[in-house]
Amino acid sequence: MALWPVILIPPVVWGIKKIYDLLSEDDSSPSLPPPPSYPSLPIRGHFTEDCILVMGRTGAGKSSLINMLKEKDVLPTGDIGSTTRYLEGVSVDLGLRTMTFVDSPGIGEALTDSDYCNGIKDWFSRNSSRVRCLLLVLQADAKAHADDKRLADALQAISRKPLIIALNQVDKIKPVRAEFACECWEEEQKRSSLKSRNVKEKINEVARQFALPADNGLIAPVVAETGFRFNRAGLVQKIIDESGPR
Ligand SMILES: Nc1nc2c(ncn2[C@@H]2O[C@H](COP(=O)(O)OP(=O)(O)OP(=O)(O)O)[C@@H](O)[C@H]2O)c(=O)[nH]1
Ligand SMILES: [Mg+2]
Repeated sequence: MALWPVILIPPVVWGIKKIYDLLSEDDSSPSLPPPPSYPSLPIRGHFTEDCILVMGRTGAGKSSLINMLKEKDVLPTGDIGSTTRYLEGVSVDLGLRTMTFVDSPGIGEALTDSDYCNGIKDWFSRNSSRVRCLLLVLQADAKAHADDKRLADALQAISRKPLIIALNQVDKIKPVRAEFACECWEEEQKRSSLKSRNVKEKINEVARQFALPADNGLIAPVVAETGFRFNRAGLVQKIIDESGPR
């Protein structure tokens, strides 16, 4: 007869305690936003105290350009999708000097763009003392360079370095089927062909977009495509000139 309170009391007490725990848990840990993340990019390869940070939009030809400078295809390149996923240091013998070119993932890919940009900024802010200059690779037949300028400005705000622009893929500038007769830009522009005049106009247009003075000497037209390479020597000279003493 007197057994029912004995049976009922334990589950009632347990229930009350559970409700109390839940309420006090809510009070003690209000849902705060997670701290902002600043992801690091995976890093591989070889780094020295003489680095050139190579950056630019996906598909501009950053990895191809490093292959051209090294005169050997050491980095993978991609005909279709975004390719590079690392910050990768590649040692390149430039004749007078051996430097580390740091390949980076391309900006502009929809799903990972902000991670890439933050990852490059993160690496640069920790390694700026070893970076001699920034090498921005632009695709010559693209017209919008605002993303590139934003990234270059953001890096310059972290630590001011000489900025060299490699205007890559100038073979795609019209007339597309016209070939360069010389191997270097200095000679080619003397020919004053329609192609070389258009390349010159594009160089001036890029200077305007980057607020650089005309004839700044910091923009080198190149072709980095394997088998069709153009103006390696001109770009190497600019890199050496801008990198300062060893
Ligand atoms: N026509 C032409 N194609 C080029 C030139 N340079 C590179 N390419 C091609 O452009 C494509 C992209 O080259 P990548 O070197 O992979 O470009 P990337 O900037 O490293 O790209 P991500 O790694 O995705 O950032 C490849 O198909 C290259 O063969 C060039 O000067 N002319
Ligand atoms: Mg690449």
